[in-house]
Amino acid sequence: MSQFKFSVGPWNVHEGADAFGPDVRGSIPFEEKIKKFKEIGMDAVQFHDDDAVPEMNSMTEKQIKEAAADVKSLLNKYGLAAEFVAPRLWMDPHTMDGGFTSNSKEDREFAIWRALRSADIARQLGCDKIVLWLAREGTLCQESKDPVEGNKRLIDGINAILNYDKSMKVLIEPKPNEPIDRSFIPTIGHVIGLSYRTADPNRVGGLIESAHAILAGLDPANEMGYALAAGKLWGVHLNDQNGMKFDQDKSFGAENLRQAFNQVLVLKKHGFGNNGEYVGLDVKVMRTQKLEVSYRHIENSLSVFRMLEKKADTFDWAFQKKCVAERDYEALEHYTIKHLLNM
Ligand code: XUL
Ligand code: MN
Repeated sequence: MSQFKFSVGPWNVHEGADAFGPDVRGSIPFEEKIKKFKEIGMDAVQFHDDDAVPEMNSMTEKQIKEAAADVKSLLNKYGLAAEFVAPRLWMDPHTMDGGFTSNSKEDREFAIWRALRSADIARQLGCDKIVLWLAREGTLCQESKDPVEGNKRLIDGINAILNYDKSMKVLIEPKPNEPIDRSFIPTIGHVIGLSYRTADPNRVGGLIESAHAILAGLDPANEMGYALAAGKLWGVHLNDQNGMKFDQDKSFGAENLRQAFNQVLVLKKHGFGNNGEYVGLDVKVMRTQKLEVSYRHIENSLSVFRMLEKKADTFDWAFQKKCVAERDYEALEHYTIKHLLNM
């Protein structure tokens, strides 16, 4: 029996536009996605604030809460939980220059307003996690922002959430670049360091996305290990990535099966999920997929994860110990490859 529960976001099934071309598929209504997520085997849904409450900028705080309560009813109808709410602090004209670290005071205030509404929405959805993907919190032009001031402003933003709702945890999802050139918080190491400078470090942790770690030139399993050792791995976004280029969000294990195996191994071995954490799949539909098969990447990622779980269960730790004792890591490496290939 798997120790894991799984989650995905409505943005993971999309129309397929990229930076160089328009939509290639039709839209799928929100309720249909939710229904299908349950059928695929998901336990929870991840939300951006405006996935749950579209057009929220023009709504009152009361209206926002009411709209979120309707989404909660929809989740109940299909037996799904909500995992987190993430303020979308990168789409709005107000967040063009960043959210919490914008050079405009008015825009920083807007970012905090949106972040607090995420807490309101999360409460209505029955979850206690706010994810901050710090998309534009950094620089396009290095001389445009002072990095020390940037760090202070990030802490002010996080503290605003912590003080507003004492039941909320803040999970920072680091990414080294894209859409920004240089991020202020590029890795989980930065996240954990920053967490100790906030008003309540016990409520600030991290969410690691495989592709983001690879984009930073780092190994996702080791990044997860670092956060697990600190007791601060509260979410993951599993996917895959072919080297250091644009963020690809490929299906889990599609590029590097051994690297994927090692992520499953570390999560399994160290009890990820024991405190209710979900295995999130942040995967993108390939641009070339037809509408009828636009959930395939989620199904495949789940299937690969489950196969790798079996590989983790049947990994020969006695042989691993022997190889370690003899310091014969060539033998261990070859065993691991044969194990993954069923040979
Ligand atoms: C962006 C990314 C986002 C976050 C949620 O690269 O991964 O989808 O996971 O805001
Ligand atoms: Mn992600």
